[in-house]
Amino acid sequence: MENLKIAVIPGDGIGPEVITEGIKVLEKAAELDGRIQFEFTQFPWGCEYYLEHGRMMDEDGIDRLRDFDAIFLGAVGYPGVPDHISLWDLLLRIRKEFDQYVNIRPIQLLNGAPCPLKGGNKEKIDMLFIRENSEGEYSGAGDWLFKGKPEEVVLQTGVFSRKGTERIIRYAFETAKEAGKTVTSISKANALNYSMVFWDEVFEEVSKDYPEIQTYSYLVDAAAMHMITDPERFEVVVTSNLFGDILTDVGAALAGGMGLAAGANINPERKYPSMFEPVHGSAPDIAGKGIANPLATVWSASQMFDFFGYSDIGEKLLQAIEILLEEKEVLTQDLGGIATTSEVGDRVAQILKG
Ligand code: GGG
Repeated sequence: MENLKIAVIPGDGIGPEVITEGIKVLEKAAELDGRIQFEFTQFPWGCEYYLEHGRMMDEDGIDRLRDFDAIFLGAVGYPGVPDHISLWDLLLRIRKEFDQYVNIRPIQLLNGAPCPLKGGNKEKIDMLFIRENSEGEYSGAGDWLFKGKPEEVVLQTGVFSRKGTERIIRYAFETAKEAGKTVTSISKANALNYSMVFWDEVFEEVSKDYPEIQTYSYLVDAAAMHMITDPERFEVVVTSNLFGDILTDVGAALAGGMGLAAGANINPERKYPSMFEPVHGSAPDIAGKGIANPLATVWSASQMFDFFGYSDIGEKLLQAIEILLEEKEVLTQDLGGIATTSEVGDRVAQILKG
């Protein structure tokens, strides 16, 4: 039996509520399968920790996470702590320190999930966003000059290295090759005349190594429109850190809402632990009420199984979500139901049991 050590960071707001259900489902799926045993270690990091200690995680937090097989994270951010601090001192720090340079976000309309689009153009919403996750617009480089003075200037620098750009584009091509899919690159070279011209050039270069794969290239504004009017044209999509963050929220709206948006932050070389987290934030407005939708976290758990090489279990989890959505009996409010967070987790576990 394989023993997998998982660091759990429930975080803020609805984070602890959805992560509890994620663990419930991971444990049930592993128990039923019999090949894996999880060992969970909880870390109480987040905004409450910040208010007490002046930092989002222990000083040696990164070192303490290093030896885990994976990290399972709920959500970060809460009123009282500036969002850029909560994000940079925990979530973005972990992604960068562990070189989790691939952010995989499936935009897939599962059977039974609601979609705001009318008619045939929702027949195939099945995109796989591969978002650059280590640099770009989220490099953290910049400056704030003459603060509070009339000549105040703020600089936020996008950093696109050859290594960083090439490896994410190559990852997208490798993914598409395995799945027999097309690759779409999303950039903005007409306006961002250094970074995105470079991005497009690297995309062009890497694509030459995959002559069998059909490619497309869109400006980000046009891509946002096409995602709504003609989502079927997108399969594997590769884009920069900021564009990927924004467009995957557009995608979430198409595929059942933020309650169904899953994400995995991957270090493909497995030199460091990868991190699995729902795309949504801490949702302070509904925190503590037991009504948050845990399905995005459950889907992220499914991605964790895929990552560890148990894609058959990951697939079973996804099917269980689909069955639950089609039954329409145990759904949280965002999906039109009245069920609690834990009732949804219980129902997923029950469906897994068969
Ligand atoms: N579930 C993690 C979380 O709280 N995400 C909130 C967020 O703003 N994420 C930004 C990002 O993914 O870059």
